[in-house]
Amino acid sequence: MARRFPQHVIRPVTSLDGLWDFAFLGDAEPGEVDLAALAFDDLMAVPGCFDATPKYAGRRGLAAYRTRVRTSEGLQRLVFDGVQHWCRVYWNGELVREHAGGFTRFWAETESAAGEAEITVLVDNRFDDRSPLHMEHFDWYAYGGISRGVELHRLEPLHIDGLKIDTLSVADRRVRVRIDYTGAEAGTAALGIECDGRALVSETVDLDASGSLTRELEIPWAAPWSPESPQLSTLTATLGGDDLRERFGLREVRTANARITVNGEPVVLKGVNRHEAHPQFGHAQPEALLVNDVQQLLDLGCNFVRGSHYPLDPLFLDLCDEAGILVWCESIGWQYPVEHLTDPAFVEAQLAHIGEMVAASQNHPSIILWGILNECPSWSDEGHPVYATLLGRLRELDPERPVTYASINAHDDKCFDLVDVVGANTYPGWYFGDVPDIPGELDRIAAHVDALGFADKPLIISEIGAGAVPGWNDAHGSLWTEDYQSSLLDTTVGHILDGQDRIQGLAIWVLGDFKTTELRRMALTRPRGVNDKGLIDEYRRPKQAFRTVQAHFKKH
Ligand code: ADA
Repeated sequence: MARRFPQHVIRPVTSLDGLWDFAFLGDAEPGEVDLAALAFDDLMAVPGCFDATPKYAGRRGLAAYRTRVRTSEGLQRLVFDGVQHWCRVYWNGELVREHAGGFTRFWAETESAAGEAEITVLVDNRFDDRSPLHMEHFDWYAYGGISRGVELHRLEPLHIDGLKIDTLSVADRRVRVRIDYTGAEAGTAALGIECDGRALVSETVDLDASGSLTRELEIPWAAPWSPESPQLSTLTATLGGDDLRERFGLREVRTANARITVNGEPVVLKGVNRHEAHPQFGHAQPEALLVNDVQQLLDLGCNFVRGSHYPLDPLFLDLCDEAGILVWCESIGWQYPVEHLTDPAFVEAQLAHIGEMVAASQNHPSIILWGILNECPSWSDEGHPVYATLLGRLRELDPERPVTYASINAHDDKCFDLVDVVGANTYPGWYFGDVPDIPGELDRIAAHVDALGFADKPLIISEIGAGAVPGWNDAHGSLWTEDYQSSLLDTTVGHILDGQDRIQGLAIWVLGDFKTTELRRMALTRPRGVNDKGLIDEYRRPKQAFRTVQAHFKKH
């Protein structure tokens, strides 16, 4: 999968990206499929979304993908960076993994003889209880397919599964490195750690059958990572005959006195929300598109992006690390009903998804906030324990980053006690009130959060915006015109950056237009079936508001 650095130098890795055999099976149930009898009558790009192609546009159902690969004998790991949104993986006809949920990395393992192996993946994009995290009412179109890259790893019996690098002290240039491994019989192995080309550890270690090793290290040559100077280091761990490389930056994120600080410096977050969607590629994000999006974020004057509303492409995060763009990375969610949120199967699925999100993205210095459950029932008594469980899991997995969520209505929220940063979504001037009401409403939200006793917690407006049909204006400056959107955002950004001091950041809704669900009650409120609150359209052409926001962001 496309990253900005090789993750393995010793471990043999084969990319399986390219064109795979494909068959759309429609209403077939996965249990009924006879793999040997499948007629693969088509082909499909991996990564790619089959229902973003003209032939399968809008189709929901089961699809089969197949490819072949040469293997050497031993333990094999198929690594998927994201499959939308339920799948079964077969190795030479044997089921090796079932996985539910898109947007996160998972793997399937099997022992294999040397020779050629046939890999088949049944992918399903239907909405049902096999994938409780995905629901049709979400305000985005849920594309299906193998939407991110696939690799085959040839594993040693003793192999590294993860590498977590935490900054212990920027001033002292100290980091903690945790190496998670599997497969060792009790015994010893050679451990090596090298950072930026310098050998730091070379020793023989005692191993358990499954476990982790932790070392604290000094890297005095490394400069701190910050948005202004995004300095990165690369660290490689070798254990026995296996290796894993990760990139990181020395930086501390803290919250206190209503401020977010990076390396002790308060930051005001100037940013946008961003969906990973494109009319021609669906959720798959070609490299050229990611480069385009990062260029436009920088051109806009952003220092912040919220990954709405699911974990982001690993290459996008690499590019944010390099560009110094701060990221809010969140688990999947959009207005789940209370009874769905409180279902134990849903909570289990969210916990697994959060684990996969953190494992895949924990070393990106750009990620300064973990989030969960956009606009879900944080207003309900029943929601509180679920928020506590999921945010608790985030803190357990990564105590170094603040946690948050975007509240649908700050005025009746019941979970702000659980977060480090309060996130409020609000649409004054669009879903209620008029443009002149915006400053008052933002100030009321701030006063309410303070009155609840959370005046010390930083407050971010995690969504605010207005729809604009690309190219549309009229003499009235009505709703849906580019003029109206531009004037609403002029007032909004002006007030947040120049008119007050309590709100420490904003993520405008949204960077780019994107297709929404085809459910009528949503589609009828979205001209062209598109959520058009973008500063750019779905093909990335700037609207008038882009320049308006840019003028504010670049002034600060
Ligand atoms: C919500 C939601 C977004 C989007 C937005 C809108 O705040 O979080 O995903 O649906 O509203 O456009 O109405």
